[in-house]
Amino acid sequence: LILNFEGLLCVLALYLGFASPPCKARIYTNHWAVRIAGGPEVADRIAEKYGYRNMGQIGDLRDHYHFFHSRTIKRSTLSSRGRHSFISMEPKVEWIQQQVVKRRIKRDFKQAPLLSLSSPAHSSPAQNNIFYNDAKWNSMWYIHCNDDVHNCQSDMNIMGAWKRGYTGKDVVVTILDDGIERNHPDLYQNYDPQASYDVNSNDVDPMPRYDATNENKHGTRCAGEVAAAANNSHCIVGIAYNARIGGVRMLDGDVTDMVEARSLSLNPQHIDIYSASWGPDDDGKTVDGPATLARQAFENGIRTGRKGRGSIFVWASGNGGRSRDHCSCDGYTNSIYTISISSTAESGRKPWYLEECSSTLTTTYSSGENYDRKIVSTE
Ligand SMILES: *[C@@H]1O[C@H](CO)[C@@H](O)[C@H](O)[C@H]1NC(C)=O
Ligand SMILES: [Ca+2]
Ligand SMILES: [Ca+2]
Ligand SMILES: [Ca+2]
Repeated sequence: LILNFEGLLCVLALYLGFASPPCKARIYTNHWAVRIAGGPEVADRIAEKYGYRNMGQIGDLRDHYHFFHSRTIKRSTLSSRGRHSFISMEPKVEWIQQQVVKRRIKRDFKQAPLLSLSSPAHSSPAQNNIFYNDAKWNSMWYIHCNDDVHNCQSDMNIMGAWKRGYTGKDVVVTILDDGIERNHPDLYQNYDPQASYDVNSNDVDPMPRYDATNENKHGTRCAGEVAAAANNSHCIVGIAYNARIGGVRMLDGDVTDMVEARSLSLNPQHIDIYSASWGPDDDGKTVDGPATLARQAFENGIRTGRKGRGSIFVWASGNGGRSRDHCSCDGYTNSIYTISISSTAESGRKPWYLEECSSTLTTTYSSGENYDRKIVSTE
């Protein structure tokens, strides 16, 4: 029995009772990333020879393949050994890596910790000459801030941008998250199957998995903020309501370097913007970032994506303010290849969950204290 060192430490720490849960031992999956020169036929032949299934190229990364080994345990603290591991001695195999699980947390709406009773009065909006018939239009204070008398600071001149024709027309956005409800009444008109994929289940349909806790609403919520249809009487108006919107289901399962790379390099000649509101744990103790394949996906994207103009990667800066987390310790939001977005409360103040660091390029409204109004979306 070959126990890897971390696994051994973890078992020992658990036994002695001083491991801080979750134990930081590596979890190995039964998926491998392999770099093989010579084309897919060569990859197929090598896969077969060692008992793997070649699941195809990893996103847009040339010569990189996803190999699956069904006779290896799905999750193990031990790296896999056996006849199949001799694949690394094949001359055509330039690099191979058994994929490990990475802890990735959704940067979702967080309820403010303290309940404040001093709620400022919110008057109902005055009638603006421009109005949208969407059910939640009146709650979209961050678009028509000047309409009512309360404590919001600015509407970011979104309507001004719309008037000038910046509505997301001819722009394709995808949300990398827990899926997208593509048949949502406010999303289906702008839904783009070519900007969508289900990496968790390996199929083309990124519909979220429904469960009692409704944990997989995050992708749909983010998609609505971007591209919910305007003036269709339903729900809200997306900030880029004429954009085409897709979703990649990739957070509802084990996230690995390969899962991230496949998502970040999906259809880069079709998708303009990849939006991610997740990342390493915002617990104030984690320093983590993109590994080999995800880094390659970023570089590939900014070099060759969007027909050479470069893919645009948008990232949430982090929600770990309360744990005194620092967004510089997050290699995704801190990457030179991503545009890092922070948040502000309705009051214009820093929200309690905000993380400060120099990689932040811009800020937009989100939630704040309990008395602050929040943004509304499709969920
Ligand atoms: C939305 O639709 C209504 C008709 O239902 C129309 O009166 C209004 O002008 C439309 N708003 C915009 C901004 O196009
Ligand atoms: Ca699916
Ligand atoms: Ca709508
Ligand atoms: Ca963080």
